[in-house]
Amino acid sequence: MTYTPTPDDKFTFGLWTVGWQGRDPFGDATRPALDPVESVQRLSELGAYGVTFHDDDLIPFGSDETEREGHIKRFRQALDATGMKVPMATTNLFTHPVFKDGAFTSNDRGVRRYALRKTMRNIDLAVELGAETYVAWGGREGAESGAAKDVRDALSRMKEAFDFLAEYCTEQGYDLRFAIEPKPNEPRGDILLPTVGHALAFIERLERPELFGVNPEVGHEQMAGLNFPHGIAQALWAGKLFHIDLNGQSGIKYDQDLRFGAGDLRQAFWLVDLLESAGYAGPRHFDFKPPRTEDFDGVWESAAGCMRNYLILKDRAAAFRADPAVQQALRAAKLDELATPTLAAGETPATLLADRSAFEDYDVEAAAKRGAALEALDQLALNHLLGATA
Ligand code: 3MF
Ligand code: MG
Ligand code: MG
Repeated sequence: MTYTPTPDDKFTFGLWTVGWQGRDPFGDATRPALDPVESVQRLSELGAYGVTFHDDDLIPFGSDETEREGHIKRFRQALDATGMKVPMATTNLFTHPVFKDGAFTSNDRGVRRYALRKTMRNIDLAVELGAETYVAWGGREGAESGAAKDVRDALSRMKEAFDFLAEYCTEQGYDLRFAIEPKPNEPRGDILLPTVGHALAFIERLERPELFGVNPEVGHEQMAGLNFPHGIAQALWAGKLFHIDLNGQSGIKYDQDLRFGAGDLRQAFWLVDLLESAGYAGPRHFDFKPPRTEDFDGVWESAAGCMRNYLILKDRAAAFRADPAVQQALRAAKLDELATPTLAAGETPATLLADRSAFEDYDVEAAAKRGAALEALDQLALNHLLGATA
């Protein structure tokens, strides 16, 4: 196994990931700006399938129309020359100070209307460049203090924004679906739609829920102490995994955005196992930050590492599933039984009540004594993950 990525693996990177200059709340940039054209070229050489962007990653905020066209033209030429795709785009509604109290949910109505216009403009560009998914991360949609935001009104404004954008796409005949990206906090003290579960519930209140799914990020759910593969499984179960942000995170702390596979390796293993066995067909999108300790060699090293780690984990997960000892352990742990409906076809409350074996004659004590055989199964997984199956 060489674990060399090819475009068929559908690995994509945000321009803002490799392009991150290392500016953080305590320190200045440690790297110069990276030309998006160079990012496209280098990522293509490394075997990526495509790139994604915020409007401001590609066209610096405040550019005039001629400058804007120039940036788009150069980017398009780089895409054409490399064959790189743009499956997703998004709007920066968080960097400029105008968005300090939010965009779609700013208390200031003028800011909300401006945010809609900024988004519509970039949706047009996203569609022009062939994107199928439009991600929405509401980084500034939140608050630091209690009276600052009436959350019920804010959710109404958020719904209004998404309903409006869906209507705009329909009117324009765009074949674009939206993916909402949850995050519990940072940069706001608390952000609205903090987890996958909150986002899934919100989507069902929209006018066109079929156009909306989620874009969960590994580190974001783990910042809330949640099990990421479980959140992804629920999104898949709901038919809502429209996109995914892969990276690494170690526990409940600031958004670390480590390269994929760094951070919680066990969750990364189960995540890849799930995506691959569920037949997830979307891009494997990396949203990470090469640490500010690195120069550009380190940047490309970490980008290559994201893809390599995914492929290693994919290989390990496939070997785990194919191992006869694992298949036997899965049966011993009754995973096949979980896949069997609890009630027989056509069973009613009356037939269950009439089934004495289900209650009156059921040997509760014997069932309580039976081990679940889950430790043996998990050790087999660890053996595969660590490459120690001998
Ligand atoms: C922040 C993020 C964002 C989103 C991006 C795309 C800057 O923690 O994850 O990256 O992924 O805005 O929606
Ligand atoms: Mg993030
Ligand atoms: Mg993200």
